Amino acid sequence: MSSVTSEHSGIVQGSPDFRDAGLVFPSDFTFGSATASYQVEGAAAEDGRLPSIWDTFSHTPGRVWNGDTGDVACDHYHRWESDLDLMQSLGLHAYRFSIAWPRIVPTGRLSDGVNQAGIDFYSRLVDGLLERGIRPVATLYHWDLPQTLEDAGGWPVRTTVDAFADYAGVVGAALGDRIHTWTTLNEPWCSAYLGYGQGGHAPGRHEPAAALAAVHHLNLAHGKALQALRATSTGSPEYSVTLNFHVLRGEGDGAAEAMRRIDALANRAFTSPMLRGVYDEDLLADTSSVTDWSFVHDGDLATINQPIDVLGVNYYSTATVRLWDGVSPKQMNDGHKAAAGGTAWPGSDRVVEFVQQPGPYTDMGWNIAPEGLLDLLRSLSAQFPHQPLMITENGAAFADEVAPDGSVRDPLRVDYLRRHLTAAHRAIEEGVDLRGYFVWSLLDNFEWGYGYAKRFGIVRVDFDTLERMPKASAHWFRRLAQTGVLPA
Ligand code: IFM
Repeated sequence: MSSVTSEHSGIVQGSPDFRDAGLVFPSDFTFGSATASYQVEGAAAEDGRLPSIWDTFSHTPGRVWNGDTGDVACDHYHRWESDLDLMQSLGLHAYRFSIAWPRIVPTGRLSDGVNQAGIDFYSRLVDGLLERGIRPVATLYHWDLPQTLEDAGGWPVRTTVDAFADYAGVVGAALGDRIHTWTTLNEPWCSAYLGYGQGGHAPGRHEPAAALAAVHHLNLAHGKALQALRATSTGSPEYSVTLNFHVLRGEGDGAAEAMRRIDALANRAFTSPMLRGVYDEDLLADTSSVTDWSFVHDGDLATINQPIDVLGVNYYSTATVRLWDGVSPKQMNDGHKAAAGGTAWPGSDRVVEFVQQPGPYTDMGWNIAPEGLLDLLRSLSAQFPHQPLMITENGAAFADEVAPDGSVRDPLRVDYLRRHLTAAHRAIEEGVDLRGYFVWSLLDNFEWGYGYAKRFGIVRVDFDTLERMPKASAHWFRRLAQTGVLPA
């Protein structure tokens, strides 16, 4: 990714605003929407579910905005049928959801038992999707690690990997006859670096060496889960993983070095083992003062390097880096609210700074840069020419305008989606093997450290009444999904 900067952004100057309409997507292109278990389900203590690290974190004062928790969230656990009807009314081809590990294996340890009520919930959900003609795309881990496993060390310890493989075998056997796409992990970058290094995400630890051990164990968990899913799924699902790529711009004399370092930590720490079966030498060198990587055992890289059918790509904005002079106040505009004392960049935290980027911005303060998505798709296609790609998340938080009749206008979100879909279409025209696009998110939901303050949904949720109201963007997306033509 370090090469993805100025020379590529030059290519997009022919259409700087990315505001095309009328573009026609391939007839088999998938249009879907995405959510995640802790962000929408609620019912946190029901039917045998035990706490995850996000229950503990959100109930710890000062961790989440306004003291918000996922106890109720969108109450999707009870409203799943009407939510599926809503998806059907929006013409969605596929629904990307995640399975809550602590609903299936509540303590994370198979020896403590599997929770049939949890399996039944997802089984009903999958059947309900199929009855409505919507393809189920299931993620095994979107950040809700059973608290019992964190108490035993969490992702920095190797036993968590085996527990994850056991859980994967259970869901593979229960649902693998009907799932369309299995995704092992969502954004392991966040789980490892924000959870164990920077501390803004659960479990909120500030341990740089533990963050790098977590990187490796998440990679290994991905490989072992693929093996377990393949061994137990009796249908013919596709297999994938979803990564949140950092699309980097550089500033100053040391721009290339700053980009190389962050690319190694953020992108290649996952793509190189998963898709090439190696950890890159520069990553090991950059982090050598933090860890000796002795947690990588013989055979691990071969286990991680399993074939996948599709690579999930999450993209929201770009990041601009430069070498820090060590004297000026350090800038850390990396898009993530840090807990004091933590770093998401082990080995490079005293070397690289993240500078403020030009706007416009979403409500998250993230810059809007559709050309970054095009750069990313081009770059991945060049690096991994035989790997089909799927945009598994893209979207934006904006404040809604609610009219007196209850209808919701969100023109900024429509504009954001149109520009990014234009970039996606451009990539397809250039020959990138892009199979689909999932908007984040179906519903306004629990936005992690920001609680319910940030609204990403194409459907508004009134968090007092839990009523759903499709926004203008949902109607716009319906036209796209139904026709395959980018609406004005
Ligand atoms: O809400 C998150 C999601 O859980 C993971 N990807 C980014 C989204 C927006 O921050």
